[in-house]
Amino acid sequence: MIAKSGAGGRYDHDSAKILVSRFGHIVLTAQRHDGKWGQHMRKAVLSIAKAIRGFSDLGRIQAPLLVSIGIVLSGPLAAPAHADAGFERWKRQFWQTASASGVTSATYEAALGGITPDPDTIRLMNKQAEFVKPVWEYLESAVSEKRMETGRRMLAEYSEELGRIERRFGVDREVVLAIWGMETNYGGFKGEHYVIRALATLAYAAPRRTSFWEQELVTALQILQAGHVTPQSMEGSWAGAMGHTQFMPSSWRHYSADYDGDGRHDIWTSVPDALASTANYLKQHGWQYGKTWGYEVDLPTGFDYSLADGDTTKTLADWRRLGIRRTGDRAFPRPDDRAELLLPAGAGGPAFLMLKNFFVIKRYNNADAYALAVGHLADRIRGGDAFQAAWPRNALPLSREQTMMLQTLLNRKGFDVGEADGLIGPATKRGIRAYQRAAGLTPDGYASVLLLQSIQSGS
Ligand SMILES: [Ca+2]
Repeated sequence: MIAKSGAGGRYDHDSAKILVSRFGHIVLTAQRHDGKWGQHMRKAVLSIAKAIRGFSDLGRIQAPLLVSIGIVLSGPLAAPAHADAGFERWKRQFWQTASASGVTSATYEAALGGITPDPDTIRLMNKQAEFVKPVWEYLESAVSEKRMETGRRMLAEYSEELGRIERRFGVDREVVLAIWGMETNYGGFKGEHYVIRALATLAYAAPRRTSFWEQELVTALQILQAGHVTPQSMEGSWAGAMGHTQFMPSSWRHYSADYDGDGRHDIWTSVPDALASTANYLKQHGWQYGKTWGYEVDLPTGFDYSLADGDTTKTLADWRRLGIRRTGDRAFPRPDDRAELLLPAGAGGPAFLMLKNFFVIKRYNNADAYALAVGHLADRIRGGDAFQAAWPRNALPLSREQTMMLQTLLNRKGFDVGEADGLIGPATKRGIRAYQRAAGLTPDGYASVLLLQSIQSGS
C-alpha cells in the first residue's frame, strides 16, 4: 500500500491521499473543509498523480484520470472513493470469458488490473444528438481548406508508401488519405482514451449490445497479447475505435495489414500500417480502382424526384436519357456504370449520382454525409473543384424532437409514416413525399424546418 501525503502539508485545511490496493485499484481520499474543490485542490491531486506515476506497479495511470476522480469527491469531509463494486464484480466475471478465448492472466491483469469505468464513455454512451448538423456545415468542417492542404502535404510526404499501398491493394491513394483525414485529422486526433478501459466500460455499462462489446474487448486483449501494440499506445475513441484510422478491434482482426513486414499490424503508431489497413478494408469491401465515388449533376426542370428514393439504380446512360447532366456538362466516362441519385439536402441543394465506390466508403461509416465528405476530400486533395450548386441554407434539417412532431402531424393527416420515433427512414420519406404531392410541393422527401412549418400552418 502506498500512501502519499498530498496537499496536507501545503494547505492547512485540505488533504488528499492516494492509496493503491494490492490489486492495483486506486483509492483516493480527500478532504477540504469548506466542501469545495478549488484550483489549488486540483493542483494537489495533480501533484500526487505526478508523484505516483513513478511507481511501475501502477500500470497505466494518468494524471487526468486522478483529477477526474478527485473532482467526483467534492463535498465536506468527502468519503473515501472506492472502486465501483459492480465494475469489479463484472471484471471478475468477464475473466471467465476472456480466459476461455485464450487470454492469459498476465495479459488480463496488465490490461484491466487497475482500471475504473471511463467517465467520458459513461457520459457519451447514452447521449443522443439533439440537433442534426446540416450537411453543408458538416462538409465545411470535414473538407476544410486546412484539411485539404494537409492532405496534399501528406500525399507528398507519404508518396512512396502510398504508391506501394496503391499497387498492393488496388485502392486509390487519395481516398486512403481522405479517410485518414476524416477519422483522426491525419493522426492529429486519435482519441486519448485507453481502448481497453473504454470497451470494458461499454461491456459493463452499455444498455444494449453487451455481448458485442465483450467480444470487441476480448479481441482487443488478444491484440495486446500478440504484441501488436503496448497498452500505453493502445489509444482510441471513447467507444473503442482505435488508432490512426479508428478501427474497432473486430475490423482490425479482419482487415488490418502489415505494411513494413515487421509482423505487427500497428495502426496506432505506424502511419504506413494504418494506411495499408484502410486500403485493405476498402478493397475487401469492393473498391474499384481508378473510378470515382460519384458525380455532381444537374437535374432538368420537371424531374421526377421520387427517383431519388435511395433504392432506384440505373446506368449513367439511362440517367442521362432522363435529362440528368454532369455538372459543367462533362461526359460520364463510363456510361454503363450503375448509379443511384442522392439529394443530401432535398431538391433545393446539390444532386449527385453515386457509384459503387460511394457505398464502399459507407462501409467505413454508414452515413451519406460521411461518404460524401470522404469522396469530396479525396477529389480536392487531387486538385478537383468545389461543388457547383449552392446549399439551401434556410432549409435546416429537423431535430429529433421536431421529426417526431412532423411524424405525428403526418400520421394525423393520413400520410402514414409508421411510429413517430424521431428517425427519418424510408417510411417517413414516403409519407413526406405523399404530403408534398398533395400540397403541390416538390416531392423530394426532405424533412426540413420549412416543411414542418408548412404542415403546421396548414393544420
Ligand atoms: Ca507493421
